Amino acid sequence: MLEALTLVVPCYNEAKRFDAAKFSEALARFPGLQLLLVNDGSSDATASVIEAFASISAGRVRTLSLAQNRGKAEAVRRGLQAAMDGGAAWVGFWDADLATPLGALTEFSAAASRHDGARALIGSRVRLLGREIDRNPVRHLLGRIFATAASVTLDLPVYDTQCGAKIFLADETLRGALQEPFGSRWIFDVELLQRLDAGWLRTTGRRATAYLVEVPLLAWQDVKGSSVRVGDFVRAGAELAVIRSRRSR
Ligand SMILES: Nc1nc2c(ncn2[C@@H]2O[C@H](COP(=O)(O)OP(=O)(O)O)[C@@H](O)[C@H]2O)c(=O)[nH]1
Ligand SMILES: [Mg+2]
Repeated sequence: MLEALTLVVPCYNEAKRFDAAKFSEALARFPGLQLLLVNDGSSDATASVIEAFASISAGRVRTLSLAQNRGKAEAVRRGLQAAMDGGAAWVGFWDADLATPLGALTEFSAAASRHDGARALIGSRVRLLGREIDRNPVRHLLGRIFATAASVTLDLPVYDTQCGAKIFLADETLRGALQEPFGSRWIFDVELLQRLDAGWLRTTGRRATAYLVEVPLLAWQDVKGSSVRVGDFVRAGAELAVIRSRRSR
């Protein structure tokens, strides 16, 4: 998986948080890794920060710029499409704040080798002793409530739909799942999993349980500067209800 992977990094006003050294370190450590940094209509210096980084990356870092702020869902969708057009065998997305450290790619890759038929690998923030899952208690609790509701909505025993680190096999099912813009701004992850589940069922007769692998992270941290608020939890619940109604139709 790591031999031909392009990670899309959605960047909205990330000029201050963008840690070029950590991305460089990962590029050195994983020779098959490429990055596609998507500037989501930022109003700060994100565009020049990521372009400067791309210009010293020997072609392994590209940028894509959306003229207006469209939200993470659209930034990721456009990025994944561009990454597939670029010919990557695997594509994924990864939050710019590196809440999931890029070192976790080692675990993703190990999980892909263990599960021969894996077509999607998603990070899972399971808080266990001996791991460093450092999440603020309120967000942890709201997150667990949301995750349970998302699992019921999808009718899949998935533990964590919302981790900002996910990798997919770049195939026609993924392309189909990315064709239409997402309806939700914050929980597009749930929509994407629903679309893939439906796509796999249609083309292979098997549901996501056959293809989706959750990768329990060794480390994850809430990075300061997030713009997600408690009100978004309520909005996310409403968006989930819409996704659910679509499934029962
Ligand atoms: N907040 C926000 N993030 C965006 C947007 N577009 C892309 N992103 C990116 O989405 C990722 C997650 O954002 P963050 O604020 O850390 O959210 P959180 O960690 O889920 O609370 C980051 O890589 C952002 O740069 C947007 O319109 N708003
Ligand atoms: Mg974050």
